[in-house]
Amino acid sequence: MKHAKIYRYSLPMDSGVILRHTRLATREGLILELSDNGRLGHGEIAPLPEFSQETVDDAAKQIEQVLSDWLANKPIDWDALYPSVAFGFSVALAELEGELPEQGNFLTAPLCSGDPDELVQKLADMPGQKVAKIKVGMYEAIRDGMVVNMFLEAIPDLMLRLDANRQWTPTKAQQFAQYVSPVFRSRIAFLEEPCQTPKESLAFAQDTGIALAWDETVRDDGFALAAAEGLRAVVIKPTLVGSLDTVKSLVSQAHALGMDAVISSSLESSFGLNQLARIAYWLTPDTLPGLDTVDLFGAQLDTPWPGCALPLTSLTDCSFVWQQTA
Ligand code: OSB
Ligand code: MG
Repeated sequence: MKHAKIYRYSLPMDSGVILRHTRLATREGLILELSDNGRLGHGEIAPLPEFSQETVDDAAKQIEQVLSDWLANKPIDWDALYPSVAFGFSVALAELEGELPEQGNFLTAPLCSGDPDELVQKLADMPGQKVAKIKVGMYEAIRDGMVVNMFLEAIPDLMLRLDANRQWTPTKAQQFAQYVSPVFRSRIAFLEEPCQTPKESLAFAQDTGIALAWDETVRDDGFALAAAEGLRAVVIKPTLVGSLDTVKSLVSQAHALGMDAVISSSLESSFGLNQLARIAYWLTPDTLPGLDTVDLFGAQLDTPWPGCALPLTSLTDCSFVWQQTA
């Protein structure tokens, strides 16, 4: 016997969370529950406003149809699915089939988007190689350069990941680089998307010796991963990219080209983050994932994130949207 259920959640966010242009007051998404002969699988579908093309309502409508087809043993046209739907559904199936390992990699690169003192504390608690991620490109490029230089000088065993979200013109990117001492540049594990175009970003990496990573570029129309001088890593946000097969294929392409693949959050709930940590353990065991986003929430969902003290909302507190048995 097969059974499928969809829950819809709405979780409060911390008051200061700004996506590209607007404040995100609540995070909405869907949790799928599939069962087949006593085996159980879950997945989260959470399109991210301003990043995903689809809304939660679009995703809900699509997944109801997909689940009806799954219950009726009809084939699924994966290419027709929204990325968030393909991802959540494929994770639920992988869990159901026992393919997704239980163990997760919960050691993620702590994220600093404001207060440097907070980052210093998080780093003091971090075992092994210290790796942190700093958002740049929001204030003056020169200030960003000085902050990065200061961290690298103050903490000699620190590696940094930086993310500029395509905020810099080539001139601003150069201003940033000017303030980062050349001897420290090799301790920038990578800088995501410094400039407005991939071409400008590559030129910047080659000029400065600062390693580059793609994030937004992975979602550009017609993107195909190719090696380039200075390109070190590819950031993969599964909710924005698609099915587990698509994610696996990107990870193996990156590894075949000698690049790192970094499984990263699209602000999924603690439930989805736990599954992403398991996917990271499974597909990218040697790389710290970019999953330090639970603190942007005001509450967790069902499965707590290790060490997070935020209150838990249970699945049974969520509105219950749809279910069907076959
Ligand atoms: O800018 O990479 C981003 C999360 C949601 C939307 C956009 C971004 C992010 C993150 C996630 O930065 C954390 C990470 O990648 O380490
Ligand atoms: Mg990024």
